[in-house]
Amino acid sequence: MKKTISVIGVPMDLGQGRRGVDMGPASIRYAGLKERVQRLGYTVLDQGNVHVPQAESHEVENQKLKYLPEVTRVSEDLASKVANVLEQDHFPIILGGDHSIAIGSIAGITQKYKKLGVIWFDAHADFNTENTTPSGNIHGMPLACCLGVGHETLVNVAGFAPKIQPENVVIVGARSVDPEERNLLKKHGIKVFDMHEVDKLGIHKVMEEAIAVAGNGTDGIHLSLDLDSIDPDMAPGVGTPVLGGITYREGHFAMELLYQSGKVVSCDVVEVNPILDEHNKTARTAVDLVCSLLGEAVM
Ligand code: EXY
Ligand code: MN
Ligand code: MN
Ligand code: MN
Repeated sequence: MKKTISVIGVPMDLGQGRRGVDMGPASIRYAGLKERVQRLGYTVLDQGNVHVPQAESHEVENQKLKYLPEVTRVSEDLASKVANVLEQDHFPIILGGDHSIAIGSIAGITQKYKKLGVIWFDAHADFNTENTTPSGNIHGMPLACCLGVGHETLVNVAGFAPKIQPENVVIVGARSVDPEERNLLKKHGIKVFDMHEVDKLGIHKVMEEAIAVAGNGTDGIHLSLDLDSIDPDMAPGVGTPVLGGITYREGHFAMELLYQSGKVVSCDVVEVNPILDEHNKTARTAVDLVCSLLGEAVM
């Protein structure tokens, strides 16, 4: 019997400055997520969306942590929803929304998987804090928060910290990291396979090592898939595109290797912004990648 999959949407746009990423869950659903995954033999339950307040109804109080109270509230709510579907032994797919939603998703997942490995697919490192951020946007901070680095309300979502350990975290696809963020990554000993490493070693070796790090002594791996990890040519609809990303085939091969590892327990699909997209191409790429993660292309 294949696992039941629970889809949870988080129309979050408060973690960054561009409008439209709150329509990410709708665009990914519209691209046929449920139907495609059902065709692979899974039962798919759509749990609907977590409520996200409207940006226009709230003031930014802290320029270094924009919409902190609102992002915190959504994170708490998402963490409980994710923990709840995991209690029923489902595989959660959490649809963003901007990447700040990973604070809540990982807070939920680590209530069941106490020793969780994380593979963070991203053009960025998302390892800023309120002291290093160039933008004040919380979507540049979630990975640090999960490691207990950053503002205490974000770090302590769901009432405990840290959620994950640096020795079980890997970033893949990075090519835009801020100088102070780089220092923080070094200080905390985070393994980063940037695009230079992907070019040099090839995606096969990178993923073997990534799975080894995230899988070493852990009871599952969470994939946090930021669509800006993929080259803008296949994923143009993102708020912070960066040239020179993971190609279509590299992305799929990586997902296939994750499927074959048998270790992935959950995933986030984030930063899809249909307003910036070309005919929903990025959402379609996202659905294709999720299907590969769930075994579509492996005989
Ligand atoms: N490092 C930049 C910042 O912190 O503002 C850009 C972050 C973009 C984060 C995107 C979602 O991965
Ligand atoms: Mn909104
Ligand atoms: Mn990100
Ligand atoms: Mn990114």
